Amino acid sequence: MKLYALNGTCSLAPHILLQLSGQPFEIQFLDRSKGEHKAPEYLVINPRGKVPALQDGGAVILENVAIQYYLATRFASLELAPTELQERSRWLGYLSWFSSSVHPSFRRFRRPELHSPVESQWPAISETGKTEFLSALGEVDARLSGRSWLLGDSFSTADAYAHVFNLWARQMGFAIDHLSDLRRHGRAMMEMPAVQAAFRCEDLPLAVFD
Ligand SMILES: N[C@@H](CCC(=O)N[C@@H](CS)C(=O)NCC(=O)O)C(=O)O
Repeated sequence: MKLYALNGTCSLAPHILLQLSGQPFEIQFLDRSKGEHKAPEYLVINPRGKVPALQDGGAVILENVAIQYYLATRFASLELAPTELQERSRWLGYLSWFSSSVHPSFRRFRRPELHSPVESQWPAISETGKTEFLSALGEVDARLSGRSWLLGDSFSTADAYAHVFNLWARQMGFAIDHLSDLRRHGRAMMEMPAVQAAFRCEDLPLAVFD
């Protein structure tokens, strides 16, 4: 299996899952500064010029949600996702919310210029994105209240996905110290050797959740 990734981006979520699998895998980090994710060789893999992309034999799986679904199913014995219908639907609900709302809000914050050609609008777009992103983190914190993981007692791929947003918020220096359940969740994630391995491999700060 081969994962295409950009350091410290949303491809960290499937990277954590591959580390957790204990199975051999390859990871190719694309160099954003050289535009490798938009180069013709990569556009053959993902014509959208985005990461993550997962190659398994002849198959290429695109989109974080689909890749997490694939890995959870491929490594079913690791129980990275619930199998009971209602719990499985709740799990998919988290992935779908993260992918369709939470991630795009952070993108608006970071890249407002992609959302309007009118430069004077960029600060407002960025601010709105940040507000929505922080509101989502507040909801994650509230849903974690009294629980180890997003779905309760069992870890799922949704926790790896949430950890990426938690990391981004901390790297941006957002004021989220009051979100104590999110902090606890971040620390629990960092105690997992697979998460530490992924952070080391991507040269990410391990102490950011201390
Ligand atoms: N909907 C896609 C979004 C992927 C995405 O936006 N990836 C970012 C990294 S977090 C990326 O590849 N950015 C490079 C670019 O847009 O130029 C998914 O969930 O997989």
